[in-house]
Amino acid sequence: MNALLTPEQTRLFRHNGFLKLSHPLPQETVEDLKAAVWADLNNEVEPIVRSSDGTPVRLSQIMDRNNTIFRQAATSPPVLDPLESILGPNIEIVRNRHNHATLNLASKNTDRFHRDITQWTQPLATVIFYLEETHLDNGCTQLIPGSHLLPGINYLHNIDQEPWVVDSGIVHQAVPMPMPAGGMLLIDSLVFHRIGTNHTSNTRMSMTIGYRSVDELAGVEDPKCLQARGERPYTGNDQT
Ligand SMILES: O=C(O)CCC(=O)C(=O)O
Repeated sequence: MNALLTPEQTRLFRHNGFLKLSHPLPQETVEDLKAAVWADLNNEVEPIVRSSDGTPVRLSQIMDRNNTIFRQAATSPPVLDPLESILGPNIEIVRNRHNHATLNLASKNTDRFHRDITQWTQPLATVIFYLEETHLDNGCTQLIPGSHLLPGINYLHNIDQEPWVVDSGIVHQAVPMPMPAGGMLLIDSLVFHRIGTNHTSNTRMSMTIGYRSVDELAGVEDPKCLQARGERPYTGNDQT
């Protein structure tokens, strides 16, 4: 399987701020991931985020769990091959943004439009792995194409309540992203996006991971990062 992106797909990603990856995760992997999420929730393997009534809604720190299936899926060719077209050969996962699996239960969704990073000079590529089919009824992701090119804002959440965003009328340009189970959505972390509202009584399980290119000027290795592919070259010119 060659899951590299074509130049046209790369261009659309840069232009629109999102891309539906062409090759889904194998169905067996999806089933194994779902089983792993339920096992850790049922066995109360912390850290788990719970709603105010104690219902588990999110499994945190999935890259750091004893069950390595999450890491294996997040570093598998169907996701890293297309990412390599965007990020180059040296790719790392950030452990301290996302790194979670979410149930997206019906009444628990209070999500509003947000970004995943504040500044375009600190780029991050987010991949949302859908472990169950998602559509309008169960709250598929919504995003505003092109919004990654709008100005930097010094916070991430509730962007759609910001007066200049309200006045701009762009929230009405949000589009829903129905995806099959195993489908993966790559987004520029600056694109305005949100989880839709789940109107069903079922879960709409997904996993979210942030990726970036290895920083060739970083003087120290960041313990919050996990090497996913390639190496950590240092090309600073302070050594010559
Ligand atoms: O699952 C989604 O629709 C969006 C996920 C997301 O924004 C997040 O995990 O921060």
